[in-house]
Amino acid sequence: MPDAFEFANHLNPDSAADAPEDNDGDGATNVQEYFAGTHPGNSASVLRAGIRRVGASVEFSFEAIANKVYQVEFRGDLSTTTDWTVLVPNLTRSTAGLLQISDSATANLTCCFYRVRVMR
Ligand SMILES: [Ca+2]
Ligand SMILES: [Ca+2]
Repeated sequence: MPDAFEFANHLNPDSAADAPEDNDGDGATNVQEYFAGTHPGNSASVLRAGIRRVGASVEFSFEAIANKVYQVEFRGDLSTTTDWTVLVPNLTRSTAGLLQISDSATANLTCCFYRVRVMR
């Protein structure tokens, strides 16, 4: 993590030991919060996705940070032989707020896993 981020968030720029720590207990490590653009000292600030079925579609949503670029991916199982498939690339917002994706393509799968990746 850059020193400026560590100073601003009361972390130790002389130690890498705080990168895997979760100072605010939100389930995201300090380094994950750095890449996600969330606050490592505020448990309400975390990248967390929600999912629900709406009719024949699946609605996937998360709170986006302004100007971050996300990619939503899915797969039918978590076996190591199945790759993640890109559902929606290059998702971004100019202001922070909710991003929602409605997915009807995976509705015929008996099981589907989604993930959101922070691309930059
Ligand atoms: Ca955290
Ligand atoms: Ca946080």
